[in-house]
Amino acid sequence: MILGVVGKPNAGKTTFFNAATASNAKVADYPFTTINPNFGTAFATQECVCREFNVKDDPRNSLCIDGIRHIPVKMIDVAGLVPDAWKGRGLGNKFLDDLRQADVLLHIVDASGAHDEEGRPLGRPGMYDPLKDVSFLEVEISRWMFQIISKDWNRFSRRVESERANLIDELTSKLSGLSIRLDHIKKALEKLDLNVDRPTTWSEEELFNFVKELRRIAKPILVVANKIDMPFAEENYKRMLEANINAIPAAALAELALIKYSEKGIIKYIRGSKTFEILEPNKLSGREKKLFDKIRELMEKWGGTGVQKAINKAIFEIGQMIAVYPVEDINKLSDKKGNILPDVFLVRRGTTARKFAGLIHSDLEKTFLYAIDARTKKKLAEDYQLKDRDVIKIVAAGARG
Ligand SMILES: Nc1nc2c(ncn2[C@@H]2O[C@H](COP(=O)(O)OP(=O)(O)OP(=O)(O)O)[C@@H](O)[C@H]2O)c(=O)[nH]1
Ligand SMILES: [Mg+2]
Repeated sequence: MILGVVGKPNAGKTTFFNAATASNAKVADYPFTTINPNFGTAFATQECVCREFNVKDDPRNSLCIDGIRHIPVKMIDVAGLVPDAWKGRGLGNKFLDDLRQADVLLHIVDASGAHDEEGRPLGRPGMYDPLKDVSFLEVEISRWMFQIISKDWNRFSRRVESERANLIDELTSKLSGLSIRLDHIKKALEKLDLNVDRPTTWSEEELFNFVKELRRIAKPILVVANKIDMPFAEENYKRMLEANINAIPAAALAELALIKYSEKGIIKYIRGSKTFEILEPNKLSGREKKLFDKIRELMEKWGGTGVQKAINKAIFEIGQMIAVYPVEDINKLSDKKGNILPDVFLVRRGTTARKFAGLIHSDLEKTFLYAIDARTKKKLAEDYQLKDRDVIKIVAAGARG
């Protein structure tokens, strides 16, 4: 699972990325600060199962901070997109290409409306309607995908027909580089009334509609109403909700301050918390104290800074992921070395016990016998669909029970 951070220049993408990944990529108040993409590791967070089982855990592939499990996910921050980027405007196409691998897009919007559609400062908030950014970005991504797919469509569709090949399979291999999967393609085709046996007969409009649907399914977008601390942002956010845009209000700059000062040990803040604690007040200047007063007020109002909420929504709801904790010993909840709840894996909702075994180790999928649920101690069959926060042991042939 890879999260892509997108939006027009100056919206706060890199600020959001730096906060999410504790990085120091360059941020500035002019457009196109970011040119080459930044890659980092963000975290999905959830209540760790350690509290429920009342154990002290030894996380290995993740972190557990005060009972909150932090599960790493890759994040990419790209250059700002301007209208007609798909044609190569602004920093153009190469930068869209950096998004090929992304599974869910976080669209960072300057909700205060202080920049025009190209990210140029307009002098003050309230000068631009950020709702326009939402539709623009969808169009931009669809156009870019359409350009890639339509480029050799004639040749591709003729070949599929002459070889009597399966369109879904052929599209799957054609589009795998865009991180588009068979089930995405299937779903998109089901939505539309297209002749799958005669792709050569599809009109350009039909092909574009197919791509639009595919974009919606394979590159879903979560809108982040950023800079919620600024004037006009709240009313614009409310207008987004009225327009049925399921946006998350956020203040990336506030989150970044919390992360930076907690790294220095001056405050205590856990990603996604609704509040924080100042540990070393004498290390803060008067100005910094005022800043944190403001951040506290903002967090009380919005239930946190919104950054982690957006990431979790992107992963668990939009990306349809669940977290599964594999163990060797279902009583001690440990691995072979005695580490308690060492690992947790993000997998797609609907993943079966056998498939999950294969994700841990390809041999395990072949030799899989059954799984055991650590809560109920009951056997789970190979086709059992895992649930979020499941703790399971995989039993395979050749391994000792
Ligand atoms: N008030 C406020 N300012 C923010 C927030 N997030 C980012 N900013 C400011 O917005 C400006 C642009 O931030 P960047 O993170 O560089 O924006 P970007 O979208 O990466 O910009 P490009 O790389 O140029 O496309 C900086 O001055 C940030 O400090 C926020 O939540 N609130
Ligand atoms: Mg940037």
